[in-house]
Amino acid sequence: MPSDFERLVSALRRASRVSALTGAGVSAESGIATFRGAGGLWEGHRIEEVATPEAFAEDPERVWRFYEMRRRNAREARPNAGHEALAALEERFPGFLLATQNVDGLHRRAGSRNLVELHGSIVRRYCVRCRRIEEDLEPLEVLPPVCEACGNLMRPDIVWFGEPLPVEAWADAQEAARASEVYLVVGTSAEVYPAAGLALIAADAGAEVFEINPAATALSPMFSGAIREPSGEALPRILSALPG
Ligand code: BJW
Ligand code: ZN
Repeated sequence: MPSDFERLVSALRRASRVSALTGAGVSAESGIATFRGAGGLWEGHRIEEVATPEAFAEDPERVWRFYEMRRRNAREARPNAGHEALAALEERFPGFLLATQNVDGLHRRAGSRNLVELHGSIVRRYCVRCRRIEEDLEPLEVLPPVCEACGNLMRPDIVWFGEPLPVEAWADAQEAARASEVYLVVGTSAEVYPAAGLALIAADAGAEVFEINPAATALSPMFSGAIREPSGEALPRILSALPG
């Protein structure tokens, strides 16, 4: 019996259309905390106090303090071998689309370009009134930051609970999932929708879906196989098993 690793590599050798969905686990080896489970961000913070539009309306400074901590973590982190292997897969498979739930900007820094950020980016913020965008990871001098143009509040460009995903990013991600022969689901608990639904869209459309995650998830039984290793180890190993 071939191992799941061998089955994944041979599926990738046959495939021309490959895409991936990533989550917080991909950045764990860069020192960025995941959300759920022991030591996760949601252990120390109540979701409804920091990651909902209602929380921001009630206390923007509290929400911004949380995001200043996250921005500092992202600033100090470096992409790891998993991010780099995903960027290399884009070179290898034309049309490879990386749909990430991560907001830390590490995929872009690792060189991924055919990338959609389903939950926004911690690198950007926008004015709630005139929608002017600012983009940086520098420490903010005043919390909450206000718009230089109109004086209204700036908010993080993050998709909070109860908010819709960016329309174009979501459309592109669905299209790539539907078109895939092999779909990789990497470092996500697959608990947050609609993003997790991409894995099901790919499976329904006939893709071989492989999960790369040290732990099983609620969607594991739906997949063709799983590599139960940290993505920073599994992805480079997969890449080096491909020809060329
Ligand atoms: C490793 C590893 C290693 C560890 N290598 N792997 C009830 C209440 C409120 C909302 C809802 C509700 N019921 C349904 C909803 C909808 C909600 C939802 O899905 N909730 C579920 C929890 C049930 N969804 C939404 O609200 C979404 N919007 C929406 O539905 O809009 C509808 C709408 C339409 C039209 C108009 C209006 C509305 C939006 C969801 C946005 C979520 N955003 C967040 C927070 C952003 C805040 C921030 O970042 O500051 O995004 S939630 C949080 O979870 C974050 C993540 O992107 C997301 C996914 O988490 P992820 O990446 O899977 O991380 P973890 O920690 O869960 O898992 C890590 C995994 O890595 C684990 O499996 C580890 O094993 C693994 N791992 N080390 C590889 N080295
Ligand atoms: Zn403004």
